[in-house]
Amino acid sequence: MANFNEDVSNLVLRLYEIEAVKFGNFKMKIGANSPVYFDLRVIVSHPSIMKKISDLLYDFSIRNIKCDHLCGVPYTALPIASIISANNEIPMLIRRKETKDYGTKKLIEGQFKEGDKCIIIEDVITSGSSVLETAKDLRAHGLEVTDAVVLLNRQQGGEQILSEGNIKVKSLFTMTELIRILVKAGKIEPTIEKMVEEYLKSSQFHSSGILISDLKKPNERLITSFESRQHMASNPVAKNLFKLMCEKRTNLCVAADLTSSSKILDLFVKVAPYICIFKTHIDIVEDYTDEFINKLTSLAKEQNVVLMEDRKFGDIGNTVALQYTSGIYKIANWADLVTVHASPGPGVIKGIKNNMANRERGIFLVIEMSSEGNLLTSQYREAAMKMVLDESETVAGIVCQSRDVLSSPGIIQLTPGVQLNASKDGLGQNYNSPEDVVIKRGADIAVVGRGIIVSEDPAKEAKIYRDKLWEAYEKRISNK
Ligand code: 5BU
Repeated sequence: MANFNEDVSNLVLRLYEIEAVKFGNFKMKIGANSPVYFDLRVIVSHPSIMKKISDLLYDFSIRNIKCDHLCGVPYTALPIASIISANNEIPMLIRRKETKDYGTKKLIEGQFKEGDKCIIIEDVITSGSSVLETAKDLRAHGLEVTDAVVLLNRQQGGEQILSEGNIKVKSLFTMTELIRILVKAGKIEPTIEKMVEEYLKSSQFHSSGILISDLKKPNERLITSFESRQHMASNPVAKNLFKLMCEKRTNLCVAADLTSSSKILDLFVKVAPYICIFKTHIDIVEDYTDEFINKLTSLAKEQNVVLMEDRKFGDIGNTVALQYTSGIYKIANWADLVTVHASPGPGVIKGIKNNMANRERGIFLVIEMSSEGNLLTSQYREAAMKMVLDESETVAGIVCQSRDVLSSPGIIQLTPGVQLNASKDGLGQNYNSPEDVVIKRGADIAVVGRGIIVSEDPAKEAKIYRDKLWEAYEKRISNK
């Protein structure tokens, strides 16, 4: 043990020497500025340190865990896992990070069979999210994952989050231990110990991957009332929506996924008093006529309901312009709002915008989807959000699943995947409760389809959802 402690201390001092750990006032991607910064990628330039880390990780932990494979999280832990693998003859697996860009390539490289046990190796754990994602993919391929061995535990909640995901973490040293070693060796001032302690207190992660301090401090959109937000919206439909939501005290959108026009009209009449948006998929209607759509638009006007056609336009601007204005449905003539995918780039918005023809119209851009395994990554989300902010007069809102993507109070977040009595639908749809979508996921308006439309009494059900959603919204803005 004495030797082990000495080895760890020497390693920490070496890491300090090669500037893999630095002290100062570092701006972090999220959360408070950090007094300490790690860049363990530099260890690849120091083979003796790589070797030491690999030996220590093996001796202190891996040798005592029964396992068939090792899997290092790219990039820093990948060479470490390779050295441990070669030195101790434990086969390795590699999980690709970028499969979504590669399409057909395998997600897990290496040979294994179902039920094999795999240890994950990582350099640093903060929130534990990269270990969790790795474990999720390994488990999805039939591997058993129960242990992660890491060099440094930053003590920001990762260990607890991973234990909730049934992964035990063993770390060579924690942030506190590292600081103590450096203070003891006279490398840093003892005051840094206090600063790091304060920093750790304010930078703990919640299992959702959000900093707990951020969860307590909602963004401006989430605590501003719809009444105030109507004055902040640039898009006319968004402005009107905020107003009618306050008047009718509802943030419920019903998804009218029915195939007959009479059933749609019948549903409309039943739910109209409780909803702000009536959402259609017009191309599933088997007996579409102009008369039907005229009837629906006049009812919508009477009942103060906004019509949204969930067309999810996703082509080049020119094609989308034709799809929006022409064909059987002539969507531009009647839909106040349409949904649009961001994947084609800004031209898709321009194609619609140029054909709004002075009518009050708006777009909801799809930023995230509710379906299992969808390919909308965080990078996609960020680029799509830029399109929203560049076109805030045309874009009334976003379709999104998480609370902190949107902070502009003038733009609306619509969230589908809501049901009281189910969590999935068997075809990849994921459901959350009304309270969760509004509070945890930041929905301004929640979309409910089958939760209402297949019930025996849609009016009664719509009222139940309306009440629950509105109550959650009031709770959210009062910030309790
Ligand atoms: P449901 O019956 O409540 O599952 O219906 C959900 C509706 O929302 C349905 O019309 C979908 O087309 C729509 N939807 C969704 O479920 N998930 C998404 O990410 C998007 C739209 Br975008």
